[in-house]
Amino acid sequence: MNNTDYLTLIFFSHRISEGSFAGKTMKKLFAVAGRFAVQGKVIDVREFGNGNINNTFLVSLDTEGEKHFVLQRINTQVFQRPELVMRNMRIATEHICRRLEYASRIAGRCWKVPRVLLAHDGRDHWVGPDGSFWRAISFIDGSQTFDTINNIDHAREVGYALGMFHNLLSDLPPDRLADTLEGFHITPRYLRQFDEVLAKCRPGVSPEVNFCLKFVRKRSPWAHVLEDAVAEGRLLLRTIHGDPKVNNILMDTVSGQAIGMVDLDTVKPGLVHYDIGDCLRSGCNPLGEETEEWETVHFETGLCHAVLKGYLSMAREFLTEDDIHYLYDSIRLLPFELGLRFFTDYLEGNVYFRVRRPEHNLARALVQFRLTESIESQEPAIRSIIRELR
Ligand code: GN1
Ligand code: MG
Repeated sequence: MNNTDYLTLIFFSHRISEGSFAGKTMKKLFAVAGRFAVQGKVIDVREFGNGNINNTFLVSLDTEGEKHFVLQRINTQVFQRPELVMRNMRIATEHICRRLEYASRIAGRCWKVPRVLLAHDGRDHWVGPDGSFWRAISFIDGSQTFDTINNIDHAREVGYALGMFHNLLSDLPPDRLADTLEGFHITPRYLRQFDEVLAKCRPGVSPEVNFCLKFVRKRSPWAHVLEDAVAEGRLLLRTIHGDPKVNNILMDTVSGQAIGMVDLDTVKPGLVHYDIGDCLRSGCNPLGEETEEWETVHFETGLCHAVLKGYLSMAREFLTEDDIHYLYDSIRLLPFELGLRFFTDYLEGNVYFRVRRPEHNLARALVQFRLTESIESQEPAIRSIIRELR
């Protein structure tokens, strides 16, 4: 089985004949789903979410109990030690569950943690004959996710969720976790990779490519800011989520409150600043990261205020003065970094992020760079939000 098989699936309806290509792929997916020890019979498997790295499916079961679970094929080109990803996930979720038993701060609210479901052989994953790495995670019923923030209340809940997540993990020493993705969110390393790729390729000359090249050059001296602060001992590594996009935050379908965070593949040692910057670049861009209208992308400071307010209500107690000092830089850095990652991948021929067309990563880079510019042009307003809420 390869990636293309699964990507092809997206374009097929669920009424497919057994003998067709999609039918065979579907049959294989049913077989993989059957490797996990869950109650009931698998009655449906369908593509789920829109991750850029792993392949994700929602499996439906014919049972009185839990009717769905999430099946994922881990991209082992990216996560080269997937068993360590599973180990980190287990350590972090067990820690969170222990903390929740004693938590007083969440009185009146609920927080749910996805469970890893075991395969029939008792392991937390199943490896196919072709080496593909699969895992199953419980589906949290009564929850939904959104790609963009809907309103100010949603924004506050998104911030609350990240603050809650950091709070619950604030006493888990990060050195208990493996570094499963070396260099992840270390901007100077992405700059080095960019230089290497650029030295090897001949980018086509278009106004968009020129814009991106200049954009990166102009900001590369500043882009070391967080790593310099680490080297100076001003910022400390903690346990982070690594990918706190808006669509990784579960919202209760009835109350509209945030009730959990999913996609725990990148839970590992890092700076909370990576998470804060990433959450804000995802949450405060109302057009979303996949928009075609990159020229009108902007950073919405009203949403930024609400996300930070929700975040700090749970995180203020463990943040230091230095942490607060670097908040603005993290808000500016993470969209720059993601734009740089997309642009580098475009130049390299789309080897990392899944794309639907050859120019997809270039379009994504333009969105993030435009967002960075919007943040830069509103620096005084963003700094004043931070001062007000700290
Ligand atoms: C990737 O696959 P997904 O959508 O969960 C990426 C994140 C990016 C994100 C941008 C391991 O996450 O860092 O912010 O795309 N994950 C990895 O949408 O590189
Ligand atoms: Mg992810």
